[in-house]
Amino acid sequence: MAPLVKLYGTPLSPYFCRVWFAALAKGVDLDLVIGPPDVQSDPNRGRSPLGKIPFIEDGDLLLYESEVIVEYLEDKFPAPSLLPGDAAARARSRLIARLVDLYLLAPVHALVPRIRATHRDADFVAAHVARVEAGLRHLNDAVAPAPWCLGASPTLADCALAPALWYLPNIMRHFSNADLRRGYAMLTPYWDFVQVAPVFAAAFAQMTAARETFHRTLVEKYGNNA
Ligand SMILES: N[C@@H](CCC(=O)N[C@@H](CS)C(=O)NCC(=O)O)C(=O)O
Repeated sequence: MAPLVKLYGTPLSPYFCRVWFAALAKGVDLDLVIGPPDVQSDPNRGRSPLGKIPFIEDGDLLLYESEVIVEYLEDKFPAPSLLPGDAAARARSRLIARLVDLYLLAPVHALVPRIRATHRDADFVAAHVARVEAGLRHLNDAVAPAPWCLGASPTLADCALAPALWYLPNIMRHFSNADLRRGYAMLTPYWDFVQVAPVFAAAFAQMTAARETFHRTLVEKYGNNA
């Protein structure tokens, strides 16, 4: 039997989870090489040209950038397809993944350095919280849950969107008391569906356990400011 594709990273990363979810949706076993929750101290990440996780190793191939990795898995393991349908349907799936990256996760990650900044710059924070909310509105307009975000079966759009929605409060809880996933006509019922979807349930449980473990280390370090 061919060796499994190795996936490096942490289940606290929405990009790592995108690749993991694609493998789960395809029924492909991966060898998960889970590093520390603090990506900076992951001894493996220096092997990736950008110094980031996730990356995969498949024989001689080392591949990074989650979107490219999931397209590789799609080519390598074509059935079941996570880009089903005609050209328009495939484009819609890719569009949602792109919206997640550029208009949801980008403003979320711009806020990370502000979490424990001594001077928080209220205008910057307000502008980026507004950008996150705008990203959620765009996604709400783009999805058509039935019950997966674009139809009856999961696509690469679900693999990007579901982990990103799970991840949102990990960062946004520092900037907003609200659960930003609530209140959308399409996105909220989708989140309620996907967070208990059997195919991803064990992964979500592992992600949440990792979040709780990491949070305990933050409480030890920062107390009430965790
Ligand atoms: N565009 C990349 C983003 C990957 C990324 O930003 N990963 C973060 C962890 S969530 C990372 O490795 N950060 C470490 C760093 O930037 O130094 C992808 O889709 O794979």
